[in-house]
Amino acid sequence: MKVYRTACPLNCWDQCSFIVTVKDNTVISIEPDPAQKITGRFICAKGRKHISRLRRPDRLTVPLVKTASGFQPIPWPEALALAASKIKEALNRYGPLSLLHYYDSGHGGLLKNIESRFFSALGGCTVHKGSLCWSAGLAAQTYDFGAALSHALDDLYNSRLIIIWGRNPAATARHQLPFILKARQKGARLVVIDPLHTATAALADEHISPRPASDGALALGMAHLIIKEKLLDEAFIRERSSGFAAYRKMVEDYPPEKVAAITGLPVGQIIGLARLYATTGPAAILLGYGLQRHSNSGNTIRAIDALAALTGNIGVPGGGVSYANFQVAPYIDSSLLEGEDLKPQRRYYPKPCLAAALQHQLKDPPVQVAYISRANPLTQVGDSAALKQAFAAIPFKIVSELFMTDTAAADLVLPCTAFLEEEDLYYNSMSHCYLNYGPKIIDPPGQCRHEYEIMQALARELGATGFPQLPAEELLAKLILPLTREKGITLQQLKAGPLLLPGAKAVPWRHGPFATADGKFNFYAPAAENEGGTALPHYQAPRELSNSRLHQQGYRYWFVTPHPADSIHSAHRLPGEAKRPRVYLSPQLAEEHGLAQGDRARVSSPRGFLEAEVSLSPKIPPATVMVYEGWWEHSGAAVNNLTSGELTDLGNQAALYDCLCKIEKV
Ligand SMILES: Nc1nc2c(c(=O)[nH]1)N[C@H]1C(S)=C(S)[C@@H](COP(=O)(O)OP(=O)(O)OC[C@H]3O[C@@H](n4cnc5c(=O)[nH]c(N)nc54)[C@H](O)[C@@H]3O)O[C@H]1N2
Ligand SMILES: Nc1nc2c(c(=O)[nH]1)N[C@H]1C(S)=C(S)[C@@H](COP(=O)(O)OP(=O)(O)OC[C@H]3O[C@@H](n4cnc5c(=O)[nH]c(N)nc54)[C@H](O)[C@@H]3O)O[C@H]1N2
Ligand code: SF4
Ligand SMILES: [Mo]
Repeated sequence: MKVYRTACPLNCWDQCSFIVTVKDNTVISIEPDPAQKITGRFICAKGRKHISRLRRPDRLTVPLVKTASGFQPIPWPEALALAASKIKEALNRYGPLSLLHYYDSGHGGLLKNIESRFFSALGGCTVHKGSLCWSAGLAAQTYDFGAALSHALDDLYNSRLIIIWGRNPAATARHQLPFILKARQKGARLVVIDPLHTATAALADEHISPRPASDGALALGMAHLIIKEKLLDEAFIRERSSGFAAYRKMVEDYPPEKVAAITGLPVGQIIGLARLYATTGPAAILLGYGLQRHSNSGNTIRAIDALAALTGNIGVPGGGVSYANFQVAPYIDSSLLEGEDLKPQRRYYPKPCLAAALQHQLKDPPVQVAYISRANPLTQVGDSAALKQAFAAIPFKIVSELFMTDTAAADLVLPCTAFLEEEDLYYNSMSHCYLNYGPKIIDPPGQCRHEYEIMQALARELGATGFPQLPAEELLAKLILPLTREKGITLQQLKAGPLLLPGAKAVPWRHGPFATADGKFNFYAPAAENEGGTALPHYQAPRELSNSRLHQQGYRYWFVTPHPADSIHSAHRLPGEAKRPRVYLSPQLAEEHGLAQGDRARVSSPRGFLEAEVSLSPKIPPATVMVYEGWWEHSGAAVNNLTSGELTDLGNQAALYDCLCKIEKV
């Protein structure tokens, strides 16, 4: 038996540290690593499931090429030669911008990102900006604070009030819950703001359920009251913020009655929440990513940030607006990783609009070869039908994967190694600042190869000299040189176990200037205006949810597709593995459509439909249909058949939750 330390590579808030026990190249157990203070006591079922998941008989273990008679195994040398010849052809005929590199966060290892440098070494590529995930909020916090930084989870013990706003940690961030619940035991009041009565809302002292995408108006209305009742922190505003006068003038327009009409909340609840927040300091706001998947949500996040500034809940223990935590990233050599030093050509498109971009924008040159890795876009990007069509028109698609996903069914499939089968470094938590080294623990099945090795081989075939041919360990050491130089942390030290970034701030923005141009918190952000937005946060009705033409056509219900507790996106929806998909709706809405528990329903939007079994839940608001995201096409419930490829107001973020639907019995 041998025991190793590593970390969970899944796209999850928590990035648990693991103790892995192995015998004869077989993993016996995966347990939490007590040396990690946040995740040390337990891990979730998905964490334990790595053992069986990586040994599934349908794991991709040999390269496959698509032929007229289906997928055929192909030896690695031939697979690489085929990929290289297609890339070379595209480069010669159209140049590097005819190569599309699509990736997401399907594996949190640092080294997996070296694929980006490969394309830079070829001269560049077409690549996305923005995200399906969190970029509206990131843009918003960057305008307001200059960066997105979070309070340490145990700083919640200093809070007297905790507002969880559009986040569902009971499903998506299990290791945050003990901190939240202990803070509550210590006397903090817990308020959850979410249109859905989630498992997190069930733990709260108060659940506030505004209409979807109305939170911006709620925040501006709270500010209106806080200013009117002089409950603000004048010293913070005077000394650490800019643009307050213009902001104060703007929120005059949001009296509680108007906000009640927009949010559907009683006037008394809005007034109560504003007073509670302004008088129960220190108060922490934990923002979620679900909240910012609406067309208006960048400004929603900005309006919420402003509440914290107004009440001086920034830079104080127990306060803050915690959203993401970019504390480790500055200590990684991103130029080495992405190849900025090679001065690559780049053509950008907004990630959520991949279908529209392929059909309209990316024409000169046209995309000839796509390389997709750590992602399942045909399931996870909005407006799947359009994307499938646009994908079909790309002459050659290469996918690196563990399993034959909807996306992997491409022209060339390259089987990659998984986290236990390769060396890497993990620092991908969205909330904490731990780093984990993960060694190679077991041999991969069949002929799986690490993407770094695949890229090295391709670089050699293509004569791309800017791509490193070093052993993985040496490259990792180089990638963390800033960490070594500035914090004295070496790869050798990281090998000893999980390590909290030395000097990680438990309370961001406590001292010194903000990272904005004027060093202040920006109520009024000139940067937002320069980039085509408005300098002040504002509320705008959501584009699709308020579209009266669609309402007239019968698309009257909010189609919401949040993250499931039992799968990371599509990753745990492998054939045969999953429970069946369900359409959740209120008994009231079901009755209106003659639907009963267990009936089969068709949910459709102007873009497409899905079908699944009905599950009645009094926790779902009346005009709402909820299906968890992640279902593959074969399940019949691929949610992004219905969603759009539209963007939010800031950050090129996918407005996946700004979606209307109708429902009928099948
Ligand atoms: N088990 C599991 N864990 C995960 C993931 C997973 O797929 N499965 N995914 C990971 C990833 S990539 C991410 S981005 C995070 C996401 O983590 P979270 O942000 O916690 O989860 P979401 O499901 O995106 O959305 C959270 C909540 O936002 C609410 N919401 C939607 N619209 C609105 C609105 O207009 N106003 C308000 N106030 N609330 C709204 C939804 O009802 C939902 O309950 O989770 C990570 N963790
Ligand atoms: N309707 C709707 N759609 C959504 C969301 C939503 O809330 N609603 N959420 C959005 C969000 S927040 C996100 S982050 C995206 C996620 O979008 P994706 O990242 O595209 O989705 P995943 O299903 O996590 O796909 C990751 C894939 O990476 C593969 N993989 C795992 N390890 C490796 C590896 O080491 N190498 C390679 N090459 N592949 C590997 C997995 O097998 C899996 O198929 O989805 C978005 N889509
Ligand atoms: S999925 Fe999240 S909670 Fe579960 S083991 Fe991995 S990091 Fe931990
Ligand atoms: Mo995400």
